[in-house]
Amino acid sequence: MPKTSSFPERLKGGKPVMTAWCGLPDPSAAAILAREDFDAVVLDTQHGSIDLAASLQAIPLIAAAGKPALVRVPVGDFASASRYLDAGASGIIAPMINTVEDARRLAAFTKFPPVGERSWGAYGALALSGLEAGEYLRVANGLTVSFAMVETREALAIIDDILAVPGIDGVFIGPSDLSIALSGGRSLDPASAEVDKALDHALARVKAAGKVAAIFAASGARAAELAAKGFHMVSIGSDISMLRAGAHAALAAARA
Ligand code: 3PY
Ligand code: MG
Repeated sequence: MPKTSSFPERLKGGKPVMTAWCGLPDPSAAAILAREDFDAVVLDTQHGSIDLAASLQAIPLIAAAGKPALVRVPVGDFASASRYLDAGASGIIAPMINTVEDARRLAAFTKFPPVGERSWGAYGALALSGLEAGEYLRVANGLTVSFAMVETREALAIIDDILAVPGIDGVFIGPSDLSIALSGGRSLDPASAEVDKALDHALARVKAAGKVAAIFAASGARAAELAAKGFHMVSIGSDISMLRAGAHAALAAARA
């Protein structure tokens, strides 16, 4: 959590934010990727094997590289979302937000009153931000982002209602689950024409609401396409895929 600049403001600053996407269990993997030229680092505790304790350790390591940390929580795990914010995470990505009630619960656990019901205990965030407790309480809701993941037909159908929930700062599209949902379970194709059409619609609705649009990209090339479409934040995944790509390239060169 950088001391002076607000991550939400930076997201709307015009230049797409490119994040790393980390699921490896040791916090040093995220700390090392934070030293690369990413703008921020996402810890994926939904599908990654990084757990709560390792993520709580990774947050100050990422901050030490001057980068904001975001955490994707497991489905419905809003209590952990509060803990990651307490530790100094700059944002929460909550998967499978399919109802307005899901979105309200996410906001309740991630925003202080009067917007939500976040409970006090932001000890790591105080240390990382350098803010005094009362000042942190005053500005915290605007210092962190709460992303509702839209990755089902149900969520797409009510995207305006999700965006209208106070405390929801933006939408994070999960194109893989969306492709499974749109194809009725027949295919996994996060860059299909059907998904692209849904992305254009979602992006237009997020922009109309004046909120933040974020998305996952499986490769750097896809991240460039999505940034060109107008997404404010694109997560390039993942640490494992980058490790494997590096291994493939090295072995191919060695055996050429
Ligand atoms: C999806 O594409 O479904 C995601 O959740 C991003 O990894
Ligand atoms: Mg998903």
